This record gives sequence, structure tokens and C-alpha cells, in this order.
Amino acid sequence: MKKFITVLAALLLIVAVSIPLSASPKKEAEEELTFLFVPGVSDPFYYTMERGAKEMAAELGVNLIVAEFAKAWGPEHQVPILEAAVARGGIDLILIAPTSIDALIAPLKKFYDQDIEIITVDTFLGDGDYSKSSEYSFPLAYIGTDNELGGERVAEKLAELLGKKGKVYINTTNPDVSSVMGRVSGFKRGAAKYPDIEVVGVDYNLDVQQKAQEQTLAKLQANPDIVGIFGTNLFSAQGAYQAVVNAGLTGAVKIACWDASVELINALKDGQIDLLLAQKPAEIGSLAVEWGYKYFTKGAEVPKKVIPGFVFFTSENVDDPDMQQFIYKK
Ligand code: T6T
Repeated sequence: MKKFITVLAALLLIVAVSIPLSASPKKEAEEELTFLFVPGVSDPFYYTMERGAKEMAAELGVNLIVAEFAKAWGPEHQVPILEAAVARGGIDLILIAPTSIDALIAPLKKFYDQDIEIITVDTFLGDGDYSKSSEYSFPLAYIGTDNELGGERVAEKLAELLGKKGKVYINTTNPDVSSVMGRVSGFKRGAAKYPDIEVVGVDYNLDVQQKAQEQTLAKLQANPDIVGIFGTNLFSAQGAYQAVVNAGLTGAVKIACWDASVELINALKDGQIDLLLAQKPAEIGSLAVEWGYKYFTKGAEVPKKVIPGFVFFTSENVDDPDMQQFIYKK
């Protein structure tokens, strides 16, 4: 009997050590988890994401620290904020929207090597494929919109509004930010399905609305036959439609916008824009906290990509009670 018990104990030990690490909790139940949220910039999209993250953190008892919201876009603004927030100590997980596919790899890897886990929200590092071995595959996951798919859908809907013909122009923020890069390439892919739709140019406003407005005006003056515009984020879209309004071209130039700020929703209601894609920032924030929590407390394996969907606002549905939840708000 004694021998049987010894053999059984040995077997149990073998089974216990062979359970994959990901199936065992990373923290003791009584230990408090501290997550740090680092947004991309100060705008309604990230304030809405913060709300979702905070609500889920409160529900799960996670201590969520929110870093300063950068006044402008870019690693030169974001990295010092990240460094200062982590320096306070005690961070288990960083939820961050990297403001560049390259420039955030080294600063984040440094913290990962100090045993801090990373989830990228809204934007990703490299090509966003964290499942293959690469210098940027260390984050647990990317949680955000399928920007390629959204861009493609925007192009299709804009093409329909334009009777499938005419010149269209894209105003976007940066050439090295995964979210807007995906929107531009998806849009081009979608537009390419229509032989009589021509994309006449892409301008980069570096997330500065005034610049977006000036670039759009210059493009309209140089190409008076532009009939459609795609603004790939809040500041691009807000700058683009203002330029069209100021040029007296409302209605003549159709505008497709990305992001559901109150200003853009009002412009849609006023007939100053024609189509709007709303992401789900609150859901992105909430899912990021939830997956981080499940990873630490239950040893859950986090999917490398978690993709909440998107919805379209048009003049037909903008007043629907069901749609109001998709307008960005704190
Ligand atoms: O469009 C969002 C976000 O998805 C993008 O990465 C940066 O711009 C916004 O924050 C809107 O301003």
C-alpha cells in the first residue's frame, strides 16, 4: 500500500510539472494586479477606451493606472510618458497603443525583459503578427479593430455613393502607424475593385487637424474634379470636412470618415459628411483588462489577436436609439 501511494504521488508530481505554464495562474489570488494604460494621444477615442478599461478594472478589482494623455502624436511624446509611469513601480501589465510600428519596440521590450507583460491596444508593433518569432513578438496580444477590413468596406460604400466613378483622395496621419496604415491599404484595395474610381493621392497630417484641413484644401484646388474623400481618423476627417465646408463644396464632394466623435456625428446629421465608421474603443479597453486579468489569475492563454468589430453611421441610422452607444464619450 505504501509503495502504491509513493508511485501515485510520483505520478501526480509528473502530471503537475507537465501542465503548460500558461494554464497556471501567474499571481496568487490575494495579490492585487496593477495594469498601466498608455493611450496614443489626447482624443475622444482614447478617452472612450479609458472608460471601458476603467469599468472592467473596477468590476474585476484590478488597480488601473492611466498614464498622461499625450498632447500630440508620436514616440517622442509617448515614450517619456511611458517611462515615467512605469518608473513608479509595481506594474504587472502595460496596455498601450504604440504610436509607431518600429519606435516602440525597444522601449517596450526593455520593460518586458523586466517581467512586465504587454498588450497592444488599437495599434500594433511590426506587422502585428505576435504568433511568429520576431523582435516584436513579445506582447501577449493585439486587441483592436481590423483596420484593413474597415478601410476596404469604407471604399466600397464610398464608391456606391459616387456611382462607382470619380477621383478620390485620402487624408491620413502617419506612414508608420499600424491603424491608419491598415485603413489606407484596405481602402486602396477596396477602391481597386472599381475600374472607374481613381485614388489621386494620400497626404499625411501627422495627426494635426489644421494640417489636414490645409492639405485637403490644397488638394481640392489642384484637383477640382475630386468627388470623394476618406479621412482615416478623427483629426484627418475633421480637417477634411472643414476644408470641404469652407470651400463651399458640401454635397458635391462626398466624405467618408473614420471615428465617431460628437463633432463628426453632428456633421453627419448636418449633411456635411456622408458616411462614418465607428470603432468600439470602450470594448477594446474592457477586453484588454479582462484578458490581462484572466492571464494572471487563471493562466488563460490570450489569443494573439482579439478583434472587436465596427459599425457604420449614415444619415439613415444616425438617430437610431441602438446606434447612440457607438458615439465616443468618456
Ligand atoms: O482612429 C483612432 C485610432 O484608432 C488611431 O490609431 C489614432 O487616431 C484615433 O485615435 C482617432 O483620433
